[in-house]
Amino acid sequence: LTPARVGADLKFTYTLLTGPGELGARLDSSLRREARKGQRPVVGDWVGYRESQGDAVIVALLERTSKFSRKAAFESREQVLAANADTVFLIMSLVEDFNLRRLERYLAAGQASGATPVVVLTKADLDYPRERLEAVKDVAQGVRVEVVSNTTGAGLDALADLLTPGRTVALLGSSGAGKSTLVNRLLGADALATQELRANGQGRHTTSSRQLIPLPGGALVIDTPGLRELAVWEAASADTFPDIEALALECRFSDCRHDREPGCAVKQAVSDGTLLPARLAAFKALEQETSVRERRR
Ligand SMILES: Nc1nc2c(ncn2[C@@H]2O[C@H](COP(=O)(O)OP(=O)(O)OP(=O)(O)O)[C@@H](O)[C@H]2O)c(=O)[nH]1
Ligand SMILES: [Mg+2]
Ligand SMILES: [Zn+2]
Repeated sequence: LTPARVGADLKFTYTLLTGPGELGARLDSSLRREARKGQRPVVGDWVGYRESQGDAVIVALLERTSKFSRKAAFESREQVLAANADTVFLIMSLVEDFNLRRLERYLAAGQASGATPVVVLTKADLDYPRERLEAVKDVAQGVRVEVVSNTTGAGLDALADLLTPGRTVALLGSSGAGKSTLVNRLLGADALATQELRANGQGRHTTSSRQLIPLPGGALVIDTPGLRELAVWEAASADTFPDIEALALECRFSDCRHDREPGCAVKQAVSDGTLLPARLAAFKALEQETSVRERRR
């Protein structure tokens, strides 16, 4: 078999990056069966393929080192959005569509992915409320935060250590946050389509499929379409909410649900004003969603 990396996945045809070039390929019958059950190669995956009569056929899917997943829309199953990334950039604009609760969901999924999450705040060249920076750092506890402008290039040098040869970075975030613009900037070319936001600040869902793109310096980036919402499949809540986890150690009951239990250190922190009620609500919502899913599985 020849190894290759999935560069694009267009439902049942794939583009493989073979080193020197690209190759169209399809799944063999046993991988097609697996695909119908929900396990299929995705962008970033390593596969083994074979050429038969001028046709490339994928016959093996290799084990993943990381996977960024969400819960598939309308279904209770995992959808892997990007495989084998070393780093996931959680991209959010400082200007439009700024939402800390959504960032928390991306952090939870990013920390569960097996890749290292890094928050990348874009559009720093525009006017935005300065307190947003501190607010992001409060939410992204223990996670690196970078502030960039894809327009002027400011701040992009700080990403260089994550873009060394052979490393893969997956770009995740809402539509209009500037994922494709960042890729173009790193490529030094307008290879990917980007689009201005509508007047109401909403993105337009410009990118329509996931794609692995080799950069001139030898790193690889995965561009993805903005998600309308991120339904979290798997959350690493202890990593995403270290503040709440630490407080919970002080609760009277070890199985405290921080609801109406007496001696709850978490509720105490909310009444003291040291923990934001919205952050506790986000923690509970994530715990709830992911445990509901556990029960169904
Ligand atoms: N001023 C400024 N504009 C930016 C920056 N980054 C992106 N933009 C603009 O924001 C708009 C949306 O950018 P895209 O790169 O298309 O956003 P995207 O995240 O790829 O969106 P989807 O493909 O829909 O998920 C475009 O008009 C970009 O030119 C930035 O750092 N500063
Ligand atoms: Mg895009
Ligand atoms: Zn408690």
